[in-house]
Amino acid sequence: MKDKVALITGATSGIGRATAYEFAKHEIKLILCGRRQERLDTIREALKKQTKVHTLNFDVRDKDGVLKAINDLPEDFRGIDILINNAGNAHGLDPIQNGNLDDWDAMLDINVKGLLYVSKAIIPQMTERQSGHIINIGSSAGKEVYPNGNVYCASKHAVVAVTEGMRIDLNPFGIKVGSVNPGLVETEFSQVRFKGASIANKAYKGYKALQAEDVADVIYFAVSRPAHVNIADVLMFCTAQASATIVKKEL
Ligand code: NDP
Ligand code: 8X3
Repeated sequence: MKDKVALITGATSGIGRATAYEFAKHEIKLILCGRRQERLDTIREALKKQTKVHTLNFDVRDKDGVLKAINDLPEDFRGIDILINNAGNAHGLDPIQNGNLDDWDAMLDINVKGLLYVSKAIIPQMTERQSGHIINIGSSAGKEVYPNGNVYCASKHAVVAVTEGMRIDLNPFGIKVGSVNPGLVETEFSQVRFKGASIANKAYKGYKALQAEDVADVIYFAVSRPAHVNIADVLMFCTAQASATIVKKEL
């Protein structure tokens, strides 16, 4: 894996950041993306002894910004071997009849269209080279709809569908495409979903949720398989979780 180049979106926090740390252990060169530049700088400082790190600051909703940032990469980072489409969040947890239009826009624009814009910027170089590996971070919410999950679940079902479509269309080019779909992971996710409200602090109480590092382990496992092996679709839960709505809690 040494000297392969990986681009990770949403690298400033949670699963994306843990993946950056995991990849750095294996000397994978990193392009780390996010909107919070100070966090990107901190992570680059922390990892620069292990591997080369380049940061890109863009909002995945900004189509032109995404294309420009990736087209303008320095020579050392131009050939991207691995794309981890991870940037995303849930915004709100309301029944459909009370849904907030801005939340709906955010989830569809970031989780679905943002993933497509980043992929569009990178896939042509992969088809040209006839190699590459794309991992889309979906969710158990892309497999199972739960009460009040409506539009977030729709966005993650779309990620699963886009992943399958990519795998089919990119098959002639020898490009690997897969998705990793976790259940509850203890990150900043709930703070974003509940806009910092105190209910966010309860999301991971009374049980041991997946940690970002657990998901990063699986992502690294997927990218480090031999050339003939593609991990197409992973659904992972913490032990306490059996489905979207069944979580064994000790309260
Ligand atoms: P975090 O909130 O910890 O991280 C989200 C990341 O996405 C941040 O780095 C953030 O960076 C980035 N991001 C959000 N919006 C944008 C945007 N508009 N443009 C660019 N970057 C953006 O959450 P997680 O690590 O948990 O989430 C990562 C992925 O995993 C998401 O796709 C999420 O849906 C998925 N997931 C999470 C689960 C969970 O329970 N936590 C379970 C299953 C899937 P910045 O704000 O700096 O731009
Ligand atoms: C995040 C997990 O259960 O909040 O995708 O949808 S859940």
